[in-house]
Amino acid sequence: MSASAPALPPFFNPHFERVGKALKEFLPADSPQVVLDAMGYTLLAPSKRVRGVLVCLAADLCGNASRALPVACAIEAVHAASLMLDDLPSMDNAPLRRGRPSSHTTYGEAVTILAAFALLNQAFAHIAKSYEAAMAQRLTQLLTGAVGLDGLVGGQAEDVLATERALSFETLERIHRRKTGMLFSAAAAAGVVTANGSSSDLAALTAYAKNLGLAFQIVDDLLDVTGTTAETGKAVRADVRKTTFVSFSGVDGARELADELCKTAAAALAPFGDRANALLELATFVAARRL
Ligand code: GRG
Repeated sequence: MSASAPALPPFFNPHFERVGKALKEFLPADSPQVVLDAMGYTLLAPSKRVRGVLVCLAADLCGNASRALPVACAIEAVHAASLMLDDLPSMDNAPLRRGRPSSHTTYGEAVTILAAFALLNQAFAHIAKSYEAAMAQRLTQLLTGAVGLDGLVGGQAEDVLATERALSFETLERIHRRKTGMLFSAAAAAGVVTANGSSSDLAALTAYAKNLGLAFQIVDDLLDVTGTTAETGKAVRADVRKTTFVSFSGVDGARELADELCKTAAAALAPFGDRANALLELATFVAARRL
């Protein structure tokens, strides 16, 4: 992905634009300026905003996307924080992100770590101030579940500890269900919650997002091998020291697995019929994405 807006299919809009606009208002007006700058540098860089869009599409499907934006921004902020931490020299040591030098390359490690924590903090502050107590509590539970030991932090820890070690398929899947999948599930569930969707809506959309999230990660592994920096906005062939879905199953096997997961995701939306068309298109996009 170049450092300009990515070319996304039409179903991303209008939510892509709405989330982008809301993100511009998301950062606090505070100091020190350099930390704020680093927060905005990654948060507002050109990206797909797929998790934020997923919040809105899930809310739309449940009949009301009008309250989805604050938590969509919070989830995009958690995601941006995770990218900044993931790119650090002590983690993936990635030089590029979203078509630009990664945060620590531009701002140094100390400011990057502080800015990532500030984004995480702002995510929860934004939820607390944007929703009434009961809804804020449900959204906070969803998001802390996605970030914690059973989510991004736990998945990342297992991933970092496993570098250069052989993994079973079961372990590989568990790592990525946590590291990538949980934020997708939280995004879909958050959309349902803000729209006051039913428990069956919640179950169907969580099943959809769980499968979509794992497929998204498998395609990420595929793009590391088959993609280009111009398309993805990050360094490619960077996973050589890691067990990935591609090193485990080969390019064709990983592609089949991603396709299968996207079909399973789509099947979970059967109760909604045609009303789920945008989310069905999202599953098709994820399976075939090059960015
Ligand atoms: C405390 C928030 C926090 C995290 C600590 C560092 C860490 C634990 C987790 C890393 C999680 C991570 C970066 C997973 C990779 C997920 C992934 C496939 C990212 C790429 O997402 P895209 O393609 O990127 O949606 P854009 O740039 O379009 O948003």
